[in-house]
Amino acid sequence: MAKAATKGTKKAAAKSAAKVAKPAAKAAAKAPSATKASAKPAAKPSAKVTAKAAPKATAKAAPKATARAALKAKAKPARKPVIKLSMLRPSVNNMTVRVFARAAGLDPSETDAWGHTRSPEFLARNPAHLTPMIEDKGLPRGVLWESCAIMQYLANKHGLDKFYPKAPAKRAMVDSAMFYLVGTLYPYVARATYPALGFPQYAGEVGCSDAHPDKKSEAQKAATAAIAEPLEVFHSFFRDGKPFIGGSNPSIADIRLAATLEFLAVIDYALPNWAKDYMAAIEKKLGKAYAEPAGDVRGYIAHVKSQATA
Ligand SMILES: N[C@@H](CCC(=O)N[C@@H](CS)C(=O)NCC(=O)O)C(=O)O
Repeated sequence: MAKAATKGTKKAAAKSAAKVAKPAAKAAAKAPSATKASAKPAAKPSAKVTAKAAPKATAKAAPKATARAALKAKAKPARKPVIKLSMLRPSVNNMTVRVFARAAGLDPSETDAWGHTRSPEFLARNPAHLTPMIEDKGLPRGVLWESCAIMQYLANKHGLDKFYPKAPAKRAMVDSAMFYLVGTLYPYVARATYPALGFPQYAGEVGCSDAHPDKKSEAQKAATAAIAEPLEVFHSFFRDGKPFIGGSNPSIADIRLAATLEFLAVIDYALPNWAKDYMAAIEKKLGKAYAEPAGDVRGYIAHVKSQATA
């Protein structure tokens, strides 16, 4: 969805996005993580102080309650800094970062950018008008877009080696899988699914031209047929018998791949069994961190499909 929507699709999509957004907004209102956490500073330093000071205090005055309170304070995990994320709910590029941020415990504070990506304020910060976009003071220009670059940056910054291995050879495989996805698989997925999703297609492509609908449908079919080959490469080469590209745990490349495959439901693409099992395994491993953002994409797809059959 790199281009702005045409008036018609934009209106329809905005409507459905608003529909999709509702349940998620409700869930977000229930979940204390994003909004509440963003108001508070990171708790790391004070947690350390409490952890050190607690045993002494309990040894003397020692009532059980104090000891319990001290233990509780000790057990509390240090909260990682909040990240500010501008995002679009129906998008799998955005889903990627939303899943990663949750799985990494980064407490994303999310702003829905639907309808705002071309506003003068947004363009002044991000002339590419693309989401996902994070804001971070440490960045030379204050913002960063491109889903894979965002995950790489955050993983580097917070030492999240579990998702993005430090060892150069292992890291290179994760990078290769992500570049292969963005450069080869994703364009096929976009050409195959965007017409059904109601997203604008890329300039210069048949789908974006005045060509006869038959020609457009032919192009869409060709793109759909082309998906199988790179998909198999992820299985046979990158996974190579392992549960995930990252080994026994999903890496950022796995999050990027699983999120991308979500779009294929809109055309009822017959995923091979390994891919179905793989997506289920990622969702099982990451739990709510995956299911919540995936719910927005799935909700949008369900809406689009219901419109098509109505
Ligand atoms: N390769 C980019 C693609 C980003 C992208 O295409 N973003 C779309 C949503 S899927 C967007 O924000 N479009 C809004 C616009 O162009 O105005 C990534 O992985 O982040």
